[in-house]
Amino acid sequence: MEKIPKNHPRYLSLTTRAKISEAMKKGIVHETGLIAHGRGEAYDYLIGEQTISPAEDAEKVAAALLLLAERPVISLNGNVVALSAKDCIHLGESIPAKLEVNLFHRSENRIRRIIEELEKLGADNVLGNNADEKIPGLNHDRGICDKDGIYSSDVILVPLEDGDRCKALRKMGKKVIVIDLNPISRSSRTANVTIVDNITRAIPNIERWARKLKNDNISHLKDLVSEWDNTKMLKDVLNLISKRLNSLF
Ligand code: PTJ
Repeated sequence: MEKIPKNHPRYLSLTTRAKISEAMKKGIVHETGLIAHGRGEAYDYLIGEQTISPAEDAEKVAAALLLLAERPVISLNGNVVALSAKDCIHLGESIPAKLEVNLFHRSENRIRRIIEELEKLGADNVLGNNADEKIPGLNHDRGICDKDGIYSSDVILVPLEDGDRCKALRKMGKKVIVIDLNPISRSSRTANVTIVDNITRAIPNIERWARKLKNDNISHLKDLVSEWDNTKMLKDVLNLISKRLNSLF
């Protein structure tokens, strides 16, 4: 990886870019993943590259929803694995939730490379290779999924998702948690719980909440979920961004 001086003011951003770029060279990230990353960076700027309070609240509710689930699944794509593979493995272990590789730009080669990468980092039983079902209403490869994973899940965490799949998953009756720095994307507006935060901060935050909530009684977790108003939270995010921008000059 190219050497970035530690005292560079944009060190974190530059090293993250380098990770995405390296993962593209390894065939993990699709070339358009670089564009998606750039869009994410722009929105991260708007929220000050930090976890804002509506995101922290969403991370708590996401943890509660995952803990309440009977068949929780974490869906992984190229960008997610490039940036947060270890964090997703740890989250999967602590819920516990299955991991499934589900790609927008699907190719057997990428699926294999991504699963190999996850296994190298300690994951086992990663689904996605022998996908034998289809998400109804998605007549594209991104609908291909595993019968024992995404297809039969009741709660699914889909970071950096596309709007159509999110909508189709909701149509199947699943509770969908999205991580997306863009608060006005279709996925953000379609999900049950939207986390407007960088995946690199969001996954460890969900895990921290999961550890805190794990021994709480079920009725408390159910209250957290039933009281959640996703539309209000998205409006709060937009207000926060606009206040923040107005206060800059
Ligand atoms: O690996 P594949 O083939 O499944 O493809 C993955 C990408 C991400 C290329 C594909 O799903 C795609 O094109 O996604 P979109 O439609 O560009 O949506 C990605 C969303 O994630 C955008 O709204 C970005 O703002 C957001 N995003 C990008 N980077 C991050 C992010 N959100 C949170 N954390 C990030 N680091």
